[in-house]
Amino acid sequence: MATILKLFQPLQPKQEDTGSKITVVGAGQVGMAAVFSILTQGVSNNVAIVDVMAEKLRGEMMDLQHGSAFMNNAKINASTDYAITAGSKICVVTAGVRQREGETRLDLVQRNTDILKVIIPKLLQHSPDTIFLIASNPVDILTYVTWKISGLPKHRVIGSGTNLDSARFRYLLSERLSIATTSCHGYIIGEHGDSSVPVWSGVNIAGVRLSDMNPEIGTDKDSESWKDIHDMVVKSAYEVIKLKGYTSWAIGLSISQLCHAILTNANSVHAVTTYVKGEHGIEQDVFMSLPCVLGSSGVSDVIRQRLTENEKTQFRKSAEIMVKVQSGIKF
Ligand code: 6V0
Repeated sequence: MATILKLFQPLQPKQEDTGSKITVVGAGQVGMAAVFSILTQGVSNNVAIVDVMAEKLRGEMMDLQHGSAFMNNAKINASTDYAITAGSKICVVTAGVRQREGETRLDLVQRNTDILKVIIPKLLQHSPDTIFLIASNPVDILTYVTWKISGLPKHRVIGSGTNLDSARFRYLLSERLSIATTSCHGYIIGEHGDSSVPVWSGVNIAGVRLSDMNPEIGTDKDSESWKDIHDMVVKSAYEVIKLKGYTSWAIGLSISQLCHAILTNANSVHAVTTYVKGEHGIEQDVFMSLPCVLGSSGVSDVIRQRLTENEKTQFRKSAEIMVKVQSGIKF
């Protein structure tokens, strides 16, 4: 104590809040990959992690804290107590049970809804102005569930949605074209996963649309079988789960990118789960992915893509699946 008194001449109490605090609920594979990306990419240096497994949580926290010298003034807190989440600008939810081999995302719905019923009110209590970013599966349904439970305006409840599917799509396009992933432009919309819709009509390199050169692109009639790329996107999560037991790095990076867009008020466009009633003929309260403008208030705008009739039909089919699952949820 004496040393500290001799070392410092206090002028002003230290500030706790950096204004960019992110809470991540769920210290599993997805949650920790997200935290690691957020901290190492400099998206936020103030992260709170919550889980129900106290020892695992403490282990993860200590392991990350020991990396502090390699990060940018990281403040890492972890606890089973939601008090540590107070004042979070974004609350990322990755808690829940994950898909087992062969299990669909939609099978998980009630189990993860029950978990959200506990988590969401506690997060809101400590961070009433927060933006929710849901990653737990089935992500579109659970984003709807979060909207219902929280009572928040729709722009503040976002799901990670097809940001990951779109990234996988762009990666596979890049492999086929030998062009950098960042130069391959295209979106996957609709449900994250099985009924997702590739917007082939908009896929382009430097503004040159592949559909202008190959009008059959993405269809069964296409002799070049570009459709295989979307099939691979749909299968890729199952394949990674089969090979390593879970998926983590790509979804962690996706979450980190979305947090960056919000914290920097970027107005950048990402395919995320949002409220889609009124878009492309959807008439129900459904959350699915469309390209959205993300900034400090969450989703400020939904981009109205010029979809083909076939793409619209597929999007509406995706919505029908959502509505069916939603009707079975017990709140
Ligand atoms: P995991 O490694 O089992 O981690 C889940 C964590 O949640 C565990 O540490 C649990 O202790 C914790 N948890 C469970 N219940 C609660 C609770 N009530 N409160 C706090 N924490 C709790 O799973 P993993 O991290 O692999 O996956 C998490 C979720 O993300 C699953 O629903 C996955 O299906 C989903 N994914 C979503 C993706 C997307 O693109 N949106 C991608 C991959 C996985």
